[in-house]
Amino acid sequence: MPENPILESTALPRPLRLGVAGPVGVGKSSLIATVCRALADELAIGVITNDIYTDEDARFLRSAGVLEPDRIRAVETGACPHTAIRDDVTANLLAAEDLAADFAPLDLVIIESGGDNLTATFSPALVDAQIFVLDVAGGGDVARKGGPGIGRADLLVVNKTDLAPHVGVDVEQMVADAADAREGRAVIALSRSDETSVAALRAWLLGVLAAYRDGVHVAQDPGPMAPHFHADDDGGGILHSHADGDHTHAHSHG
Ligand SMILES: Nc1nc2c(ncn2[C@@H]2O[C@H](COP(=O)(O)OP(=O)(O)OP(=O)(O)O)[C@@H](O)[C@H]2O)c(=O)[nH]1
Ligand SMILES: [Mg+2]
Repeated sequence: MPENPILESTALPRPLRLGVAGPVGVGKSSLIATVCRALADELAIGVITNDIYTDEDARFLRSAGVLEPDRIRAVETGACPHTAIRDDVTANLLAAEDLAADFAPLDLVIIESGGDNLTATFSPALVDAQIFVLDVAGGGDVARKGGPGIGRADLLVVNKTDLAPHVGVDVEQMVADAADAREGRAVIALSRSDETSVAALRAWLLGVLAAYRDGVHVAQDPGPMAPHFHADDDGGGILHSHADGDHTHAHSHG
């Protein structure tokens, strides 16, 4: 009898695709490095990063030495990073399929969104499950502000809890606020230096993977992001909406 019959199943068409989203600098790349370290011995993992203009995140992850460098691929999204994970996911889907083919059999492909505003979410056409990341340094009240990622991602991570005493944030309160906003969906308070919290993240991910392999995991759609404004260099900008089926741009110049 294999130690873990679910994880040893080979009948699946493709690896689980896991999205990691959240505002700039909350620790998405570091969380992915932590997951790779925690699971490197038992899962075959590939990573796709989305950066606006660079491949900085891919280079960071390669230099962290947590995966073979070729298993980390970068997608450059241009100025509107949420489009590549929500409205036109082609570049990311191709990258995920290439990785899965090049390193078959992979168990898991993790996709990092470009750092974006509070409301960017992945399309369920791209990922099977998604994590939304906040950090305590962004303020204890952020979890109360809601939005599709905070409210309905499969997992909300309140990250960098080791910094909480330095920024005057009550982690328990922040997690309680998040739990209220999420109607019982999972919340993990994480610090890469707190082994217990890393173990909780690892257990959550193995649980999702087991459900996926059992055919009982259902990809959730947290919903589209709210209309928002992108400034451009000449003082104007674009009002931009992502209502489902509606990807309109209204230009304004000021
Ligand atoms: N204290 C502390 N710092 C952390 C932790 N995780 C990440 N950081 C730091 O937070 C900063 C941002 O981390 P990244 O992982 O690059 O964040 P990111 O969300 O991927 O950033 P973008 O991709 O630019 O949006 C870095 O200086 C990390 O070292 C943590 O658990 N504790
Ligand atoms: Mg990053």
